[in-house]
Amino acid sequence: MALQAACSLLPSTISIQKEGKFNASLKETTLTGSSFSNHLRAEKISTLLTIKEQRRQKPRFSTGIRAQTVTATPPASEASPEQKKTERKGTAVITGASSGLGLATAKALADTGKWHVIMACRNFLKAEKAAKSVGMSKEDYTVMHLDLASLESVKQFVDNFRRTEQPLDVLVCNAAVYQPTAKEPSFTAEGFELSVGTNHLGHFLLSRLLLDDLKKSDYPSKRMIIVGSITGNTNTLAGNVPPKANLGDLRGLASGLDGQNSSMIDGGEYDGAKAYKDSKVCNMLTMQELHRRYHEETGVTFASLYPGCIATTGLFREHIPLFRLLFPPFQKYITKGYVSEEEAGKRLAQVVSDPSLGKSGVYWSWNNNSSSFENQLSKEASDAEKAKKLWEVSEKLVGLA
Ligand code: LMG
Ligand code: NDP
Ligand code: PMR
Repeated sequence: MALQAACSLLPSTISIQKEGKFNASLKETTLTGSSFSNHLRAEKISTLLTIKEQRRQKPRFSTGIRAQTVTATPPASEASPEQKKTERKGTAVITGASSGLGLATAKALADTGKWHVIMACRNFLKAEKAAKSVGMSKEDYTVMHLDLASLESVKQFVDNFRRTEQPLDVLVCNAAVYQPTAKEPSFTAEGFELSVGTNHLGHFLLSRLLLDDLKKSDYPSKRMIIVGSITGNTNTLAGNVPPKANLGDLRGLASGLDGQNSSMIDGGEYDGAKAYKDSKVCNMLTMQELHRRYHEETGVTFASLYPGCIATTGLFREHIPLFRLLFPPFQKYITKGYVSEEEAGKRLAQVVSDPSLGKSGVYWSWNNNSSSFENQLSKEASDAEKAKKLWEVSEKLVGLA
């Protein structure tokens, strides 16, 4: 198995060049998934964009600052609605905030004192305990029940959230399951293969329903974030470790992903690791399709990211014990792609609230100095036609079309 994995590195050089997205030879390619020159280029572009973005947002933010410094002198009636907007706490819904990246992000946001976090979790007690264990104070979070493996639960969550009459300023689609050792597929309440059903379809319905709530928010920067990953991107070394993500022509998804015809999106044999990687491709395609369809109309920023390899999270709970033992040192000392949960949480919190990460349609990554840059997605993960088809098929499956 070891040899098989090591050998899998060879074809990756060909794939990287064949895809042509990344103009980098493997020699040039860093282990974190981007070439050095690409990093520099990306950083330069990102800096330029950041400056542009800040310029675009300047009136808003300078008004915000003025609100803090000047309101003491003039009469209160002179404070514009824009000024008031920046004064209230933001409300962010984070799915799967009971462990790993979601919990670390909730904590990072709560620590700023500027956010109230709705922890949307399938296990209420676990989420409560998790929030306490990282020292979040009660007024900074609310735990609400959400099981993404049930579309009924997704609808129920949306209803419950609306009943609280809180605004929705940011939605973070973070929860995921990974079943690398499963021999047979398992299924969601509505009968979809569990990884794609949870990671993609559950979030697809949630994000579509909550888009209306985001639209209504008067928060200065409204965002919807869907967590992606390097392992779904075949323009990287990590994305070339078999089994590789591949959605094919979506025939399996179109036929319902119910195990009758197939439980894989491409119609192939069940493979739990591939199903997870496929679901991440769906997440990244959905973010871009949302951007294309709704960014201009709504002003919502849509983004995805690869937060780094957080090798210690619960994501690997179903992997073999040897993997769980070796994976963290492997990522720390060999690939150098490792990040702590805390660091990864800070990265996702930046995508939630940092003014310099306000650009829509972007897949963010970080280099080894923890500076963010706009990364390139693989050919498949940036295929606009596939994104459209995925959207249409998913709409049917979740009952929106
Ligand atoms: C597979 O199992 C399943 O078989 C498959 O069905 C599917 O589910 C898949 O993607 C999911 O998982 C994976 C299982 C076996 O993985 C493991 O058990 C271990 C994985 C990674 C661990 C690598 C061990 C390397 C040793 C690390 C030791 C710690 C170092 C700390 C000390 C540092 C001191 C400075 O399958 C494998 O993947 C086995 C992997 C074994 C790989 C052996 C080669 C590893 C060396 C890495 C070479 C590549 C390095 C990168 C490029 C070179 C850069 C120098
Ligand atoms: P964890 O397993 O620690 O966290 C996953 C969260 O999702 C948990 O809170 C889990 O709940 C929740 N969850 C799972 N199924 C459901 C469901 N049906 N309904 C509601 N919530 C559910 O993993 P990570 O923190 O690592 O993963 C978070 C995100 O980061 C995922 O999107 C993953 O793909 C992504 N990612 C992770 C990387 C890594 O290296 N770890 C790298 C790149 C991306 P519970 O606590 O109840 O199990
Ligand atoms: Mg991978 C070269 C850099 C690199 C990075 C950044 C990751 C991230 N991985 C890298 C390389 C390798 N990995 C190599 C060379 C191998 C063969 C030894 C390897 C193996 C490997 C396995 C078996 N890696 C894995 C697995 C998993 O089961 C994880 C996975 O695919 O989950 C879907 C995984 C991961 N490697 C990563 C990251 C971030 C993951 C897991 C998380 C994710 O994508 O969400």
